[in-house]
Amino acid sequence: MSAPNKSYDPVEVEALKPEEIARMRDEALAAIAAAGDLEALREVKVGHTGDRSPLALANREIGALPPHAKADAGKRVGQARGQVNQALKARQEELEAERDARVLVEEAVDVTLPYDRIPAGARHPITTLSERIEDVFVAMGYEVAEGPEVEAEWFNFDALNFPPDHPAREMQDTFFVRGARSGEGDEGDEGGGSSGLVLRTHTSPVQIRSMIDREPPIYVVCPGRTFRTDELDATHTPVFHQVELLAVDEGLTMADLKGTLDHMVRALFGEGMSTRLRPNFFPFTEPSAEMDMLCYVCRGESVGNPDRPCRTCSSEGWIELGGCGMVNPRVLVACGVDPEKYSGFAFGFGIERMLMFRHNVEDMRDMVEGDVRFTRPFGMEI
Ligand code: FA5
Repeated sequence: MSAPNKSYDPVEVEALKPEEIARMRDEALAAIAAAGDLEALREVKVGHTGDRSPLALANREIGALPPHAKADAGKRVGQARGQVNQALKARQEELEAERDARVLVEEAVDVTLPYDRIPAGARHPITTLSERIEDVFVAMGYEVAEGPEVEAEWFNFDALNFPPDHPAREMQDTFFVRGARSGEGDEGDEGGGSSGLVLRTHTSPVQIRSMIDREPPIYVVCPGRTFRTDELDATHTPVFHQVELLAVDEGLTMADLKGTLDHMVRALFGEGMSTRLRPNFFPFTEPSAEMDMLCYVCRGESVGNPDRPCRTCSSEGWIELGGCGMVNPRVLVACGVDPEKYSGFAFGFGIERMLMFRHNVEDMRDMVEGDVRFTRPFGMEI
């Protein structure tokens, strides 16, 4: 910095000459205009307005001027610095706006684009579980048999030894198919013409078709869709699935049925599983039983053990699975099978119900509503 000098003329001080100040200012303004981005502008700012910038150094020279020259030189330098600061501010705003516009374009996300053009699918767990059950029996030599969903009443009821007045035939359980009578409109006709057809209420008619179509020995597993006039709620659906099992051979007993059921629950739920039979009634089996399987979660250990409650079996130790029994000889006769020579066992259960306790599904409605968020976690298991 120069020392005070009483006879000092500001125009004689090199750094404070008007043209010198104008040059410094113009240089700064050109550098500011040339700064292509905010980083470059930051460097220009340091170089042209920082402590060591030409204008800051010139400003320091003012203090050395005589009082009468200070105002003039101060005004000149002050104006130049003001112009430079203003230009800096304007360029800063310009560059920030450019950056924001660029970021908006570069980082834009098109939310309407499909996130995955080929999303992985999932099979419905009812299908998967049904196939798993079939596999267990196919491995034992059983054959998969199917029947129609619109079934003759005779197959669905009569041949299965349902008496004509059995409550299951009533409208509250069965979807009857109204018949079209020639020459008469069905419209509004509550009675309708009886077509002799129903939507099958269970898979047991496939037993009848299998016995009529085949000669013993017969070993069939029959999966399929069934229909009842039940309201859709957490534990019922009007359209559900059953798996039926039928064996007809010489010398079959309840022991064979029990051994087959035990094998099935071990194959599906793991070693150590077992079943128990409780007396029940079905017109087409005699004797008949309700079949329970050991709770596969607590294995019966929750019974009488409040420290270890089990949600799956409500601490009962057993889970009800379905109905079974020895094929009623009257059914064998209806199908042309000699009951003196052959005996048979049958078993049937609901797949939705098994899926509920096997996979902790709390509401059966989730299985029928077709929401992929339900099926996706089950994946593609085949
Ligand atoms: C029968 O349907 C017999 N045919 C089973 C059978 C076969 C017995 C062979 C003996 C020999 P049941 O009406 O109990 O039985 O139904 C069997 C299973 O179907 C029930 O345990 C239940 O799991 C399932 N089920 C019945 N109604 C519904 C429904 N509305 N929604 C979902 N599952 C149902």
